[in-house]
Amino acid sequence: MGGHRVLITGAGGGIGTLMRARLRRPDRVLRLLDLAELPSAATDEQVEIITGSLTDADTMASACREVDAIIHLGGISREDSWERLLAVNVDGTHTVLEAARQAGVSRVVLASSNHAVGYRIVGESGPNGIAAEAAPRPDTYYGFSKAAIEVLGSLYHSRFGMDVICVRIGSCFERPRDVRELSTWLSPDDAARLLEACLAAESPGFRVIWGVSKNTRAVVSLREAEELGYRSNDDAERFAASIPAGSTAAPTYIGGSFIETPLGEPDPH
Ligand code: NAI
Ligand code: 15L
Repeated sequence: MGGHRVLITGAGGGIGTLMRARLRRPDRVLRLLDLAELPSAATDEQVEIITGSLTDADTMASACREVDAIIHLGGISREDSWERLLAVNVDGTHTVLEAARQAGVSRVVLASSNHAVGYRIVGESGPNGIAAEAAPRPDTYYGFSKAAIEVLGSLYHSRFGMDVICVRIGSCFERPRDVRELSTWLSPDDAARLLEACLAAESPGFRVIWGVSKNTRAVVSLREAEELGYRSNDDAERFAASIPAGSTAAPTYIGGSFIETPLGEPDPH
């Protein structure tokens, strides 16, 4: 499977923007969905654009038509109110999975987060790092919403045989921005490699994997992602010298400063 038509929700966001060019292939159509309007310059015969909400069942029904796989990035990507996180991340992911099921989409990749296990202590599992299927220890309502969608993905696999891969993404940005991200960074190129592995894997079933680069200071296990075919080519360490000198020390918890975020208060960043 390589995914002839791939629907990307949240395609206008940070990761979606980094992925759009990287996931283009001559034999693939990318269908991009976001609440925010995407630039029409992005449109050609290999790109289809849908402006709409993933929380809307009709929008998702037409978005899933003739789709082979979904990369579900859309939603709230930081702390917010309980109500909004339930509506957009949890109910919204249910809407995505339900539309996928009804349209016969057999594979869905869900963007989970390190914050699903943000209260896990760095080093608690020894030198191989925190396992990808370590039970949730969310650090925020946001982290809870990510743990919830992993469980929902498991249900859709068990009930309907869908391949559902939940990626506990570390920090996916152009470059690591602080000491913590020297451990949690997922380079954009590695993110594309990881997503390609998720699309190409033979009958993966239900999986939870970490989405990070092969960082010198890694604190999580890459074994599960490698079993799926992922090979990282990047290491955040090459940016270590450019991390601001006053930046914080490596955190005790994998979620970093999220453990201090006031619960339910929208994060302005
Ligand atoms: P982002 O906040 O930059 O992008 C999210 C996108 O989803 C936005 O373009 C937004 O308009 C769209 N969106 C929000 N509500 C929507 C709705 N109802 N319908 C359609 N689109 C909607 O987030 P980013 O950084 O691109 O992250 C993508 C995904 O990966 C998110 O689910 C996030 O929680 C997850 N993630 C990201 C990490 C990172 O390092 N960037 C780390 C861990 C997880
Ligand atoms: C996330 O889940 C967020 O979406 C992203 O903005 C970063 O804060 C990332 O985790 C991180 O932990 O670095």
